[in-house]
Amino acid sequence: MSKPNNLESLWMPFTPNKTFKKDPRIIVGAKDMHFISDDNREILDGTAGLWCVNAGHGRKTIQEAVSKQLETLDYSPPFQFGHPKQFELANRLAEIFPEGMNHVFFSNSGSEAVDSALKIALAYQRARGHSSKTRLIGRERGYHGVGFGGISVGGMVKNRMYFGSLLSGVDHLRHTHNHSLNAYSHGQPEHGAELADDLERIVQLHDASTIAAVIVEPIAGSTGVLPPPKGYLQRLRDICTKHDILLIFDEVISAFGRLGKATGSDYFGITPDIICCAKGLTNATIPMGATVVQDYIYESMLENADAPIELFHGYTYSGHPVACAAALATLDIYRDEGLFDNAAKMAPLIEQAAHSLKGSKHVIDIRNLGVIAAIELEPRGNAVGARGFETMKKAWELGLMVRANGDTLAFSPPLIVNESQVDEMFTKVKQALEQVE
Ligand code: PXG
Repeated sequence: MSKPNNLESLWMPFTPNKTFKKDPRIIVGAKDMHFISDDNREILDGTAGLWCVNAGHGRKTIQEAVSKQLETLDYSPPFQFGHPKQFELANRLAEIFPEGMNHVFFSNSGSEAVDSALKIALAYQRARGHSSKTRLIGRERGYHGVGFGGISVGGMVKNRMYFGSLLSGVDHLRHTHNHSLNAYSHGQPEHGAELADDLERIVQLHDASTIAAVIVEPIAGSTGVLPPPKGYLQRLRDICTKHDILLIFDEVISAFGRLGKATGSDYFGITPDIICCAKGLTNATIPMGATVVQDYIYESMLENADAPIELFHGYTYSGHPVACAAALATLDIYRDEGLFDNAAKMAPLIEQAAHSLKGSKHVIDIRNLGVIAAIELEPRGNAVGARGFETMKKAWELGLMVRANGDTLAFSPPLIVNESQVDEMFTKVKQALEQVE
């Protein structure tokens, strides 16, 4: 396999460049559940890349669909012109998204799907005559990508602190993590539904007439996997409805089977007003994001627009034909192979295997839901994140890809994962933990 001879010019995202370049981890291939490293080792993919390769790597039918699309129509402008596949894909998404959510706006990433959702929320409130509703409410520890909108409503300190004053008029709910009451919960934790009442406090402070929307991840991922406490999402939904505030679910990781259903909304039985998705939409082969809205949002925008163009927003690559071809082939795989059902079937095995690490070296908490698990390690003194990072590196040497979010190790394998691969994931991580100080 070829090796790059100079790593210097590339500025790597969310990566300690100096450390990486001294001791790089280079991936040169991937098939099904495995990556192949440049020293020709098979690495079990415990993370579906970055929570995105839900159908596993190297899927032939997606390759063929992409290649055929490139031969037929490589690109067409999305403003004022259409191509058949973007309509077809929107219809297919409407079929599997919650009832009443039949309108889809395309973008190219989760970050853009989020920014589109926030802008749609603001424009909708204005269009229906509620133009004082301009505040956006996020949540502490939330991750909504890296656009200015997303980091403003997001709640991960490092992602915000370097970038100035961000959007104005944003407030945050408290996060839902409660280690002392909920450590080692299996699935959704028992305690914390009342944390949704924090929205009432924010309404008291700002008044509902100033609040456009609340955005949360139904299950927080990037911050270290925090399943919602039982009853929390329903309570949040009820408070939003009571005060006429839009509820946006950022489902960039939870959509497309991660919890055993097409969406987290479906899994939790809570319907938001807007859903953001990306990642698994194209099995990560071609970048694509989508913002799916309730019919009343779309209809109101069309009815009340004060200009022929109802929404002054869009990207050069909105609904790119090649991304649409990849997404349609991906949705076929999910359906034909019953991958969401396989995810539901694997969830209890993942729960059991993850929680078997209770008592292992460094472990202070274990969390899980669907095809997601997290093992939280005790930080080493003041070196927060060091132990997580070293365990991730050790796991890579042992042939396992695991994600370290600070000192939390996150697992989110492709939904094609089988029982022996689940065992292998947690056996290897246990070995890695034993070798890390
Ligand atoms: N919202 C959520 C909930 C996400 O998890 C984004 C938005 C942004 O998507 P894009 O496509 O713009 O990156 C994400 C992305 C991690 C990790 O380590 C998670 C993400 C990205 C990178 C790392 O958990 N999620």
